[in-house]
Amino acid sequence: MSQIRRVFMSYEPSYWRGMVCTLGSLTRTAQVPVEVEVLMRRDHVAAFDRLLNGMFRQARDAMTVKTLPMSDAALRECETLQFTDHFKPEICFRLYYFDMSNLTGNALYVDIDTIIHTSIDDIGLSLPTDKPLSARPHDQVGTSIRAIDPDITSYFNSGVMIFNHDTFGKEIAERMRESRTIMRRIHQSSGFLDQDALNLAFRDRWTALPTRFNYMSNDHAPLDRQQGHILHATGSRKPWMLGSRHRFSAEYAQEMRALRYPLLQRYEAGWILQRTTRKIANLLGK
Ligand SMILES: [Mn+2]
Repeated sequence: MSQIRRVFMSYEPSYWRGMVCTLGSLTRTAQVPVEVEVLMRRDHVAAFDRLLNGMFRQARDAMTVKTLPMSDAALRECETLQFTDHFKPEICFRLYYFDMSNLTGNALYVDIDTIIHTSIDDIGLSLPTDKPLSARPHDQVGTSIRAIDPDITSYFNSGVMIFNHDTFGKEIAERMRESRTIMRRIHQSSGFLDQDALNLAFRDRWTALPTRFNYMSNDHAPLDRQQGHILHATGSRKPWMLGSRHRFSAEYAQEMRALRYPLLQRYEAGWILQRTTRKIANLLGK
């Protein structure tokens, strides 16, 4: 029996290839069906179901997926925030998870730009015991969050998070709610929005997740690939972007091959055009 009962994530349509890859990789080592819950807009449920149906049978059989549509009230809360850069309201969805799921047991959150090369039993070994959350520490505390709170001394990446919900369920629900309040306060000044909010809400209440369970695009330390690991394609360039020569391109291609995903659908080409348009716009002074 795994220490982790459920895996949850948020669906954002422009990252659909990443979602397929994350789900596919998650199921490849599964001995028993993995319980997955996916937060999304209500009007994205049909498209998401089609995406699942397009997946290789073996992958589908290795998981039970439940869609969790956001309530109108929650969606309104996410949409009133002012977003800069590439942020979308979807990034807030995970902050509502514990109010929406009737979870019993512990939970793993993963971003949909991750590739999971291990079982959830293995990840479960890093379940925190004396704190509610385990996440990968950053080497440096970012300047944007220090401007919000000069006293903060450590910072985690929120792409992979393990919640000890069995022991700290009430506290987790409270701190997640607090993170939503914080987000409304900081959204105009914060560089990492929900991640900054989570860091403020869970300050001193998290433990370090081993690097191998959230190995990021810009990590320099070598990764022992003999050990179970999770690759996290941080940054705006993603492995599914055609010709992006991403550091994790080979691993992405391998997952989509294993899923027998149609070759012509594996890569997104539009980003090259968008980038060129942006460059020209910049040259012309917009
Ligand atoms: Mn990410």
